[in-house]
Amino acid sequence: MAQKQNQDLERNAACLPVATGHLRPAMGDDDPKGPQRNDDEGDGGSDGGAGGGNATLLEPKTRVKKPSMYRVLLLNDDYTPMEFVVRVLMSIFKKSQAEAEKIMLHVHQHGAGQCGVYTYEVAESKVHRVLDYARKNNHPLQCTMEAE
Ligand code: TYC
Repeated sequence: MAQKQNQDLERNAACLPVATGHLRPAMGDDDPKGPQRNDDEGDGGSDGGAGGGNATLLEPKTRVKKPSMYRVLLLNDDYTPMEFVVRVLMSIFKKSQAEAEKIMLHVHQHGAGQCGVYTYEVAESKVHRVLDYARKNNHPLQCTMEAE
């Protein structure tokens, strides 16, 4: 009998809106735009009064953050053939022939130019592919990335 009561208590407790590892009370202290407390006392006082309604809102603890973005840059040199740079821009950065020629000429005239903007892992992978491809073809083409 006592065991039956315990089971009932546990089942009921599971329905209460308690904060769990994934939820926390929204106190409005770290996000002014976040959910507001639902009492109209305006005193910052207790939420725990009897019959006070559901004054404590729960919100997810984990916020989704926008990923940091990185520019991938090609650098000019005096030896890498223009056609090779255009091929790199078309195959690794998915540029059209016209876009690739424009970027290549910009790099040739200004010393450096942007090939694209990507998340960290994608940018890093593109830089490695450019450097590998250039090295395999004995060209000194350099490529780098920087935070946007
Ligand atoms: N300056 C090179 C030449 O005259 C062409 C070139 C363009 C090289 C862009 C690298 O990232 C580069 N052959």
